[in-house]
Amino acid sequence: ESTPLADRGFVTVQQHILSEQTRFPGASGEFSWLLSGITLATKLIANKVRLAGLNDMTGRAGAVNVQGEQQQKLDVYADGVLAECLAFRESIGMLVSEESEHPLVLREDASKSKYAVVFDPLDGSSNIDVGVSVGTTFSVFHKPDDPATANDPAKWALQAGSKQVAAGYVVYGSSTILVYSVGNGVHGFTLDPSIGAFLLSHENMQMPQQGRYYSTNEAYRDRFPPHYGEYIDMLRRGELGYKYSSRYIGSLVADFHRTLLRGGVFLYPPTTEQPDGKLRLLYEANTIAFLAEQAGGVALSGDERTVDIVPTDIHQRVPLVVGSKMEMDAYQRMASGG
Ligand code: P6P
Repeated sequence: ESTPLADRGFVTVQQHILSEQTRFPGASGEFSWLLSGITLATKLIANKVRLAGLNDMTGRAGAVNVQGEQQQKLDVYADGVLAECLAFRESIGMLVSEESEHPLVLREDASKSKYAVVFDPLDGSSNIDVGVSVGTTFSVFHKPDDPATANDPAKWALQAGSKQVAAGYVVYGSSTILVYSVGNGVHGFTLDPSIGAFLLSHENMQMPQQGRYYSTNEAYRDRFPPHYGEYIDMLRRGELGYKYSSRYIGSLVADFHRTLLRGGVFLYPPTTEQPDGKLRLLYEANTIAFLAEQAGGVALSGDERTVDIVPTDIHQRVPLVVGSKMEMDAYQRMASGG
């Protein structure tokens, strides 16, 4: 009779994923094998991030990526490690990476593959050289049902965020924390480097009903559509019960992780320079939105629910407002002119 997991004093993410496996009838372990590719890759990335100043992994890789952003050496490393760990999984037919212009179709014959994985290997990587938290985001989709698209793996990732079968991130912050959901709540695991395992540390994370922080880059405030500034001023004036403080790390995963734990609201609005906002729908806004909703929060892009948007391009950008119930109800009232 094996000892129940909880009585062992720890639950690894692998054990947790297997216990969640029951939600995927017929997945026969393929799904947990897929997610183990992500946990392995993020442990390797964590090692490099933690020693970036010593292993010549800081600074620019000398290239510009499809986003027009200077690739950092760690971006290139993280992208390669994730692609490598995931490409071995037969069950995955294609990948989308923030670092690659085109979808990565993994095999000629994808008829036996079931999943598509999209990821941002190292979000916020410009922060690495200054020792600020960065993150990896990922979302998993099942191959689309309709035969035409099912036979064209390059298109498998163009699905609304509501179709995600899993989403998660790893935040390389004061500790290394993996947060994921397979649609059955949100669970957090802290990496114990001494045994190289992600151990359950935040079971069934629920966003508080209300927080004390709003989070946005106020340098752009004059370039937002007016209602965003009016909303922020409302929070600062204390109209939701108390005057808000501001926290902005400039790394989406870190800013969201705080919002998930403490409540509050994160906003990356459209600006005059970027009328669709800066964040990418597939592997930033959707990943975060799925987790936010699973934890009782709300995520909007313009006047739509983020996860309702059907992508037309794998790198398309959307505005994002995500946070806890109270702040988001107030935001929706103001955005709709209520
Ligand atoms: P800004 C990092 O480059 C990133 O993509 C997100 O992680 C972060 O939320 C955002 O951009 C920060 O953008 O314009 O405030 O520097």
